[in-house]
Amino acid sequence: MTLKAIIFDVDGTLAETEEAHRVAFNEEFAAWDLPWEWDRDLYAELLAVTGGRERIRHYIERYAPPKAETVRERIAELHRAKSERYMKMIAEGAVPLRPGVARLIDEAKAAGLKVGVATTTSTPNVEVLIEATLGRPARDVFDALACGEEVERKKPAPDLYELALDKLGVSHNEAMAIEDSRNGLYAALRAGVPVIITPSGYTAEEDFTDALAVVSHLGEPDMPYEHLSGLGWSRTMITPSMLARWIDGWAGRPSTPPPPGLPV
Ligand code: XBP
Ligand code: MG
Repeated sequence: MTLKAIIFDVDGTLAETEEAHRVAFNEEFAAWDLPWEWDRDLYAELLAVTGGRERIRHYIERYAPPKAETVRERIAELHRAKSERYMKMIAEGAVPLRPGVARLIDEAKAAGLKVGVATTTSTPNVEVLIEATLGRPARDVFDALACGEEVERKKPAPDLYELALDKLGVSHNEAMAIEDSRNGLYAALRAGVPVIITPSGYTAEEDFTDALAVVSHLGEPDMPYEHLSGLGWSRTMITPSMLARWIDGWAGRPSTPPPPGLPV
């Protein structure tokens, strides 16, 4: 099988954005006079629910925090305001791209591959991040964006990867996914796409047994990645030619059944 596309997750993979999301949630709660504070430990737990709106709803249902009743019908409004706050932080350059991300995107395009995005966050958040970090519109950098607002079921459901494959015009065994989380890993695997994991601050302890490779980051010539498991040992950077070789070994492999207990 020939590698034709690389599909990137956004939050945690292109950049360590989750702290900016967490701060934006907390600042917006304060602006709404809600005595809610998502500390790092609580946020790590809440990240199991993908999507900001879904995460707020889950927090209300799970913890019944004070003043929840005043918000229950206004979650979309609260989340919109949080997103404005988040975009302002990102536009000001609060979060850089992770090592190797810009390099791999450039090398992939030079090698004639397509590059896409599959993310549970919404399109404007991706646009602001790419403009702030690469100085170009996301639609010039990526051949396709598949974002949270376009699907009914977010990760770990396969919908975002299926949408990305569809928009890119490639089949599942012609693409490779780069992810940072277990939810992202199974979203891609359920769509039949093999996955390279670069764990992020919030996902470092997750189980990535079913990934093709787990590396600390994508690597730069002067900043080799640390190999954590799977393929890619004794190398320094993830490159398009490595991914092209790996996809040959992947083709024909039976799809990985998701572990029990993972929501669809
Ligand atoms: C990350 C997410 C997002 C962000 C918050 O997913 O789950 O919900 O935490 O973003 P991915 P929103 O790594 O797939 O991008 O508030 O915009 O949902
Ligand atoms: Mg992620």
